[in-house]
Amino acid sequence: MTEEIVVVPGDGIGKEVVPAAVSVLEAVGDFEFVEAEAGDAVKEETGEALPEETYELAASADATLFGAAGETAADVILPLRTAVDSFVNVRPAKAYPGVDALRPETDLVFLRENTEGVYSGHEDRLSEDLSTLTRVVTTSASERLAEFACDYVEDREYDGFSVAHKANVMRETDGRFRDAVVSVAEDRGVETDEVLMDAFATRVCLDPTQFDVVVCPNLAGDVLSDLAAGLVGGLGLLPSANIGPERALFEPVHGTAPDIAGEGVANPSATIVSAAMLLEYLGYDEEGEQVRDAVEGVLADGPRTPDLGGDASTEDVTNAVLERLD
Ligand code: GGG
Repeated sequence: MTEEIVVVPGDGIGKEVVPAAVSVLEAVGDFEFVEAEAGDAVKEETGEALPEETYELAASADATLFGAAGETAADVILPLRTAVDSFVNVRPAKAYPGVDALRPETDLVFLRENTEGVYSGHEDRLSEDLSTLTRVVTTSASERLAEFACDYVEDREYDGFSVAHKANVMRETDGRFRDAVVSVAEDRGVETDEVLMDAFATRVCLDPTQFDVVVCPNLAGDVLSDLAAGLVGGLGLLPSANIGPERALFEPVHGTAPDIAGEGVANPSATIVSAAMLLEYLGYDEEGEQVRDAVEGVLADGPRTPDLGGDASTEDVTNAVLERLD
């Protein structure tokens, strides 16, 4: 059976890094690619940032590869994650040999709650002076994330996981999240340690080896994984997987990077490693590993894009990855 992969480049550098990752997927497998539109440009043309057709395609494909969305991020990424019923965003943040990193010893995985918190979409403008945001936290979503986290650490033989939260201030919402996650882990016999998310931000910069797998509420996971990107050499290196019960959506952690969009110099590594995660999700473990090894080899020996101190183009880096796959 040929798996169907929906490809949504989105805006900005999404249009450059997603074709790079597709060429890598084409080199290692036989997939049916269906391209779909979403983002700022399509909103300008049609009034809609996420056309119904794109949503339906993502909701029925085996996997989706997404690039980036800018101003319309909330109208694109959040519904696309809903389309695949994704309850967890897996964000590995590791330093690569040969890449200049603030903390070369970093090797973390963030498991971010993906449906709730302050990203659940309940914002209101009540008057000229007043806007509000309703934060949603349910025990069921927190438990579902915790079950995934327990499976994740057991499968990969980690000692346990850390739970980052701010339950000393947001007692009801983060308190519910923390209690639900810790309780599932206790029932499963998985060790956890708790860390206040602001303290985590400091501690991870000082010594990232204190942490391995970090389970976080939605916004905290978004912010803290970007912080970790700063420790390993930048956002061009962080892949992610939005996992649902039956399908999944893969995307680089970075956004549209309007400052370099269109110049052909975006680092495709994050998206190509997201494609490796996609391969592994579909059961192509060997091909996923080959792609990871090829990216690691290129990061170590070059060529490198300007964000990593080089002067290579997206195409140069992609070709170097493809050569290593031959
Ligand atoms: N590649 C995904 C992207 O466009 N990221 C920018 C962004 O605003 N992300 C928010 C989020 O991941 O929730």
